[in-house]
Amino acid sequence: MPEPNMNFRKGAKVWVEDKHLAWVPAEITDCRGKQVQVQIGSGKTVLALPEKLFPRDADEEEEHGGVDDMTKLTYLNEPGVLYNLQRRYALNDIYTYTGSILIAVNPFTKLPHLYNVHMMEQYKGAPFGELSPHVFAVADVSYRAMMNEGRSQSILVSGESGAGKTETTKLIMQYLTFVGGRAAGDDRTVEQQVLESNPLLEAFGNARTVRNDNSSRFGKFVEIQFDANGRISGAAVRTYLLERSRVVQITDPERNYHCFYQLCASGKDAEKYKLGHPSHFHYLNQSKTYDLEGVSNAEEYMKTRRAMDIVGISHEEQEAIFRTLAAILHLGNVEFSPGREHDSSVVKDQKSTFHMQMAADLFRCDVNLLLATLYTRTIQTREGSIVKALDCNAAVASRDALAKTVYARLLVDKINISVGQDPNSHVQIGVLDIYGFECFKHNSFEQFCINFANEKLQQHFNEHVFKMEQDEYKKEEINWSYIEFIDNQDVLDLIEKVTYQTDSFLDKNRDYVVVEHCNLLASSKCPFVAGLFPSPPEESSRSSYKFSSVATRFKQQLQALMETLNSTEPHYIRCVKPNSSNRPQKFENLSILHQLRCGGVLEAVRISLAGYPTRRTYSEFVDRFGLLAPEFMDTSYDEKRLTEKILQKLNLQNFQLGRTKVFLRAGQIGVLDSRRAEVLDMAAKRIQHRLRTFI
Ligand code: AOV
Ligand code: MG
Repeated sequence: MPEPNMNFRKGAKVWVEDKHLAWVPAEITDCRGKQVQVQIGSGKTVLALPEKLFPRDADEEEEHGGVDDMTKLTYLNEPGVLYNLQRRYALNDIYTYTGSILIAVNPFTKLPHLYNVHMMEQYKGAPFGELSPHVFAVADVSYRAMMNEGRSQSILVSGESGAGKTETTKLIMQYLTFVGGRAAGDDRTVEQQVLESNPLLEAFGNARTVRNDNSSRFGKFVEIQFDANGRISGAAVRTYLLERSRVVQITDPERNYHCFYQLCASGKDAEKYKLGHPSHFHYLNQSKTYDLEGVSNAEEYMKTRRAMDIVGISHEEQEAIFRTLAAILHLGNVEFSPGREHDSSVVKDQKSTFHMQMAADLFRCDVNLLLATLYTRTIQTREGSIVKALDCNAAVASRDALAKTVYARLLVDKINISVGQDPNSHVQIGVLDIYGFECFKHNSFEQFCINFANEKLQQHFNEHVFKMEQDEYKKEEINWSYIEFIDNQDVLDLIEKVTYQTDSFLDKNRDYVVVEHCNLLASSKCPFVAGLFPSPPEESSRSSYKFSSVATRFKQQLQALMETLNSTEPHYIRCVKPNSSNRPQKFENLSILHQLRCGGVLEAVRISLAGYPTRRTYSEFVDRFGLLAPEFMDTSYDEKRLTEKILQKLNLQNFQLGRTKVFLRAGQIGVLDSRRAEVLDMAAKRIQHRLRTFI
């Protein structure tokens, strides 16, 4: 029987597995041979194998609404972690620590009292762990570590879609601009620019999905740079893997990127570009969802414009950006029908001709060149180049590829790096908001890349958790060796982690940039559009398709990211989505447990269990367990020696005595607690007896 379970006796409180709720609280009513009979809350009794049970703390925590750090749980096990989160969530205590990791459960309701200036002031400079767990505390600890150690920091925010990563990231940025900001009043301060990069990136990179009305369809790493005085001096935003397919293809009830709907609702500007209701445009009307609950597209348009002003995008460029978006929408309405020659195509009708002309006008390029670009392709052969006609399907694919290429360039090149960078800054805090593991019916290439990135980040996380454990042991100068972990195959598996066979995958997932498309746009009379395609890609020898492997680029980006992260001190925030209906106060155990597992929270717990999961300062320990050895209490022993005496008296072994804390193996606290319960029970009986005789 595993160590944590060795204390099961009649009356002991335990967790027992449950199909629907994962775990339910129960109490042991009988021990029969190999099985144990337990009674669950409803009064029902069930038989269970002892190794399937976990010890549960006496109901203390239930009354007090849980503990703010999982490591304070008397029994650090999976059900304990889950129920602690649940208790806290019920009280809108959405944040909980697991050591230095912050777990944030999405409240799905506004909690303004948590995020006001008063709160930021409270957390400023407060020792970590002194106040209630909070995203501001993590931001503050990063800022102070950066200032004190002169070392760059990073905060990694992860979790599944809709778990709250982007909102958390914004709160971190809000806090950092609060502590590192200059005098208020000016709209165009660097910190204001940093903050306003968010609505801008969201307008162009976020969309409604089945899981989240404001889902980020790209990953981002925001680096906020600081000067020697700890003032914000610049910022850089790196974006990863925009979901390009969304520009041309959506299904109900999802939407295309927010900016398109904003532009359609912009009144005068929409008129200028001959736009109308989104239902008139193929790229938007494949889904019948045009509006978001509680969001006005027109107001959002104003906000995006304002953000562009603040970030420093000139009016001329703004005009060009929206004009390009309008061009994409018109382009999407160009349809083709079979041409006279075999496998050729022509623009279908008057309507399509109009949209074609509009698209060319808005791109500021020649309509005939655009036309030629869409339904022919130049192929290089040994004898020279030949022009090949494209059939209707190929022409549509070419049209869509053009739209995707332009849009992706827009986000990456223009929206991305608008806030100035500070070349003199030596330290920075990076905040990573990258979508978590995704699993859809059809797992696209992008999902594969995302999952790959997540594997890497998970590995980084596990290594970090290890190191933190090691550091704590070192600090306490306890006799501990790495061997114990190496021996633990479970834990070893976590670090080794999986390698993907990417090569065969890559073949199937080439992403083509068509040379003609680049040439077309480079010829634009609008310097902005032409600037998106600075040098026409070299002609490749065999075809006019230029192979640009998204995977190769992403791999390089990921490598650069990992290098950056490795040179910084990391901090982790794990966001948890409490239910799939995005409703407040709904806590779905099974899915949450799954997220805790995927996000490495339970791994962190397991790593901790493999060592010495319970740590108590000597005074805490003596306060609680002194009554187990009253004979030593009046002696001149110090607390450390007393602790040792108590543990020896109970025949416990393999514990470690650190500088300020005692480190206990899994299960040892259970032995101590049940002995304590017995002693208290006996004492209570004695008092009752005395009272009775006294009366
Ligand atoms: P995500 O970034 O993790 O999903 P978001 O940050 O967009 O998730 O959060 C989804 C929604 O949850 C938000 O639009 C808010 O309504 C709500 N929410 C999240 N955090 C909070 C909070 N602290 N307080 C109140 N409401 C919150 V994705 O980008 O889809 O992976 O790709
Ligand atoms: Mg997001």
